Amino acid sequence: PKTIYLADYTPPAYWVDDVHLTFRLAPSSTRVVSRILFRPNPDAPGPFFLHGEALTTISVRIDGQPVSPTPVEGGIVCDVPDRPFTWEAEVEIDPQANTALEGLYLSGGMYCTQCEAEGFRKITYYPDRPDVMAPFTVRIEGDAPVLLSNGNPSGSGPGWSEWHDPWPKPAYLFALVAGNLVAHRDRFTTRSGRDVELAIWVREGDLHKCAFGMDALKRSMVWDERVYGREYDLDVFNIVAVDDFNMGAMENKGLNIFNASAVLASPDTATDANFERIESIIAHEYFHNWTGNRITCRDWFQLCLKEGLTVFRDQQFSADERSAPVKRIDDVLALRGRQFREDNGPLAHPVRPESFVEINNFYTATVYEKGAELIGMLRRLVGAQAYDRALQLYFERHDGQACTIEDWIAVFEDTTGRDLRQFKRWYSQAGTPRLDVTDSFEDGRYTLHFRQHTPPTPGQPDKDPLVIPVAVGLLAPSGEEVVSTTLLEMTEAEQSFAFDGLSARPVPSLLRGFSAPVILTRSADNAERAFLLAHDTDPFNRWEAGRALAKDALMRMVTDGAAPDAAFIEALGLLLDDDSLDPAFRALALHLPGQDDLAQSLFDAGVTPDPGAIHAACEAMADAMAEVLEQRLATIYDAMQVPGPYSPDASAAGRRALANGALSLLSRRDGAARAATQFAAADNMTQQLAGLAALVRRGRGEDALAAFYDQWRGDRLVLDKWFGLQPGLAQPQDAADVATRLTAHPDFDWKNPNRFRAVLGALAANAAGFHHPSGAAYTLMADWLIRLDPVNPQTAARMTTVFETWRRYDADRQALIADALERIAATPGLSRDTGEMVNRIRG
Ligand code: B3K
Ligand code: ZN
Repeated sequence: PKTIYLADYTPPAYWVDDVHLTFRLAPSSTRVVSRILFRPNPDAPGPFFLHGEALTTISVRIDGQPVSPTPVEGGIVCDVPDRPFTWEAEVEIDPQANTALEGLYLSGGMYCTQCEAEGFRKITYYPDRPDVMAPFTVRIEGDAPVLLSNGNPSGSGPGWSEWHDPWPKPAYLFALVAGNLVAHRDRFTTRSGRDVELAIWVREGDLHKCAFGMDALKRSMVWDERVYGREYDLDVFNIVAVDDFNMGAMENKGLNIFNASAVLASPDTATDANFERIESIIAHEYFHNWTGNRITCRDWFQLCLKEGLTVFRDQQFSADERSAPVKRIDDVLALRGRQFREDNGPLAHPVRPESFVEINNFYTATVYEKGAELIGMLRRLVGAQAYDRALQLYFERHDGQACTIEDWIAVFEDTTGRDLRQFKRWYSQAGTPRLDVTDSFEDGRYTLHFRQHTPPTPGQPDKDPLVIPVAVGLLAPSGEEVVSTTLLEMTEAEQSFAFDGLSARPVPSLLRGFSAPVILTRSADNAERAFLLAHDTDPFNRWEAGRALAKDALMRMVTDGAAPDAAFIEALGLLLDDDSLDPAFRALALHLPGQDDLAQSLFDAGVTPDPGAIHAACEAMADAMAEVLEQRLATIYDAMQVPGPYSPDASAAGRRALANGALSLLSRRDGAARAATQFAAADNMTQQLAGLAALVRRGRGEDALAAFYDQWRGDRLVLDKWFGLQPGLAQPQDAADVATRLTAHPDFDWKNPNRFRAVLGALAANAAGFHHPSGAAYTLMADWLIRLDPVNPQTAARMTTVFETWRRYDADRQALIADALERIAATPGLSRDTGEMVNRIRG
């Protein structure tokens, strides 16, 4: 397989001025007729090459004359005139046979498309690269009642419809949907008076699950006008829910296509977490209309240009709509859980990668979540107002263009006059920087000494110093803040910062708000952490202090056989009782660090992690917490019940999160009696699922699982929860068996990515179960990846990341995982997607 390099970029040899497509839909023999106006690019003369994959050519004409293009690797070449010309091609494709869910495919009888990154070439011959932008007109002929494409509707009749999208776009934003759908409709008037018809298209039975998504869409539209000055630019905005989808959703111009799980929600079928995720994905895809669609990427190496920025924007939106501190903690948890894990293993790559084999393998936590952190750092460094001015310049200067990270950095340099060359290293240097801190105090002067270093990553043995914005506050021994949040800009490998005029040695609150995506190492004692947990004015660092205490206590339990730390549990108790604190915040404090996170921290500390021992320590800690805090937890559980009809708002959700955190611990004391009552009485999915989870955790879930299945067997999205909960919560020695049993269940539709991920993804997320010394889970995982790969390479390739941490573990586990990886690698006909991933993981 060929490796593609950023350094090899060349502009297209031909531009496209206009695209006209006609689709004659038929399940296994859809005809696609294209009429495309090409124009030679005088700046980059070259052969005329069009991408094309799995297309049956019926006819090709240039300016009306039949021609015979020559098939080459990945497409065709053809002799063409040295002037603008019209290309007309008719091809046949087979949506029914398309199980990879890329290009045009069928999901539950409905036609739909997924073209990003390189799926359009499976629809017709085209320069399938993001720097070729053109207006599209699309005619769809078919017997489905609803026929949708991008842009505005421009005509329709029985069996056909026509769409025109005036905004030039790359082919990856093309979309088509045809099926028996109904719409949840609404309208929106933009700030400058454009009336927009909004619709969420679903199967009839899902119509009652659209209201929340629609509300989130309208709030996103208002927010983008108010905060970024961005208005919507078409007369219609359509969203379609699809059951079979490889990822969350896709921002196709004017026609967003969503995994049903990322848009459909009703109180009885969706949890608070589902509602929150839907809100952020709706916002994310909508925000792409400007950051991604109006301004797109020159090539796929620049993916973070649209993804990092759009994630940053959706995070800002959720922070504004909900609780900003809680949102920040959630985002950092996700960053550490997925991106740090990636950055510290064999799959580490820069936010802007320099090479790839299969671009779909680079829609990663590094490109998305670390990419968003880079935007946050830029904003911190230049200030909020300069950030706003830079963004306005970006929109003015680059509207309608396909851009690079250099263009992005330039708007900040031009706005602020600042030289950002060193900052740009964040885009090219992989790995999570370590920031070591020591301090000293003398004659009223307090000095912080920082040392930064980034460990080697694949292909990058040596690293240069980065610009690290470190937000710092100082607290007096009384708990009073003596220096409010100050931004230190670290640029050297080692650097000191001094604060004068202090009457006593202060306690530092470092990296407030998680001001940079680094691992801070400071040999703080637990007294200092408890002090910050009690007094810090920065909510993120307050939580972080509690987290550090918990981690330290758990690590000592694993390495020294220590007992659960009474001081930690006492500090947690005080926090739980503090009614001035947001319940959602307290709920986060109650959650112990994840077992994968603990494994990485042990590994970093030079200890080979034993997932079974980590699991046992977490269990012992939870037992101790439940015992010591039983009374307080019982009081909280009662006090946090939310009366009245269910509402997914942040405040009600926060109360439920705290109550259910308490429930989980209390179940260790009350024989899961409260959980059983809650499960039976629940009138919403959040409460029902929390009750079920607590019962299953305590080994008392059998009847409840059966009842849940009977109640929800007709609802695919709820059934995914049933499938996921069991391997996710199984005891370490049972997890592989539970998953094996579920994969034999008649409802285990493994070609559906949501269902596949529900079982296999949950198994991998159960760290002690997945890494059980028997190796049974590794074998099961490899078997299913080998089975899925020929059917759906994208989803199979993504799931291989369950093995990315293998080098942390002992020789026996490494040998078992090496066998599993070897077996996958040796599979005849393995896809380019999975092949690349497995090779990188094996290193
Ligand atoms: N841009 C899409 C992701 C496409 C993934 C292609 N394998 C969704 C998003 O980031 O909004
Ligand atoms: Zn995106």
